[in-house]
Amino acid sequence: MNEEHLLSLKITLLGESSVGKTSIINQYVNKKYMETNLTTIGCDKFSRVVNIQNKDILLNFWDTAGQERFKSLSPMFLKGSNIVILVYDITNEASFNALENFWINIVRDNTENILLGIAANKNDLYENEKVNEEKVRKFAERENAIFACISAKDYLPIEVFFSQLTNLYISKYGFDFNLNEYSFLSKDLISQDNIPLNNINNIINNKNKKNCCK
Ligand SMILES: Nc1nc2c(ncn2[C@@H]2O[C@H](COP(=O)(O)OP(=O)(O)O)[C@@H](O)[C@H]2O)c(=O)[nH]1
Ligand SMILES: [Mg+2]
Repeated sequence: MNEEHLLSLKITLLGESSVGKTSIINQYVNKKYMETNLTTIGCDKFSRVVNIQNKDILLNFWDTAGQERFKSLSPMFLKGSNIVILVYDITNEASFNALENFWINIVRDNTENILLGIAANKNDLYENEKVNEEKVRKFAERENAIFACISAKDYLPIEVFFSQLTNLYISKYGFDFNLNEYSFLSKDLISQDNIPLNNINNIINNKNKKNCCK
């Protein structure tokens, strides 16, 4: 039996409703994309294991359960985040304005020592782009954030984006980040070739039901 425990990172996605947060996670973790998503119900949490510099790291994704509509996330939701990704839809200018005027403040007020990402989603619809990219780049620079144009429809840009973020996080903070509540997960629950995500998610979800999405 392998007693070694997994390091884990909490990755939280924020932004206006319908910008594609759930789709991005679904593509990255489950390699699935759906044209019409049912509005997220309940507290979704998905996980994937990646190997960085020969260490297995469990990535735990936190997705809003529709509370973003009411701008009423509890600080609990962001607490302990290692990486926060602000998402907007390139065809919807208001979805970017909300990042600058609202979501960035929520992040700054409730997190510390994070790596911040800004994702311009729905890049497959670039012909309908309504947001000035230069403006976004300036915002990203000011906030010391990693900016990327992605599309939840395509696996590759999503894979590259998360790989960049996780690797940068490790370069910045090393492997010395606090073990969070998931570090109890033993490595032998996870086979590298065929990760039993459902097992992991069941354990995590049962353990955290009480804490989730108040
Ligand atoms: N064309 C396109 N549509 C997307 C993309 N990402 C998400 N969508 C669609 O946008 C809608 C809202 O996505 P969803 O993931 O539920 O957004 P959320 O509310 O931020 O979680 C759904 O109909 C998705 O299929 C994308 O990259 N390109
Ligand atoms: Mg959603």
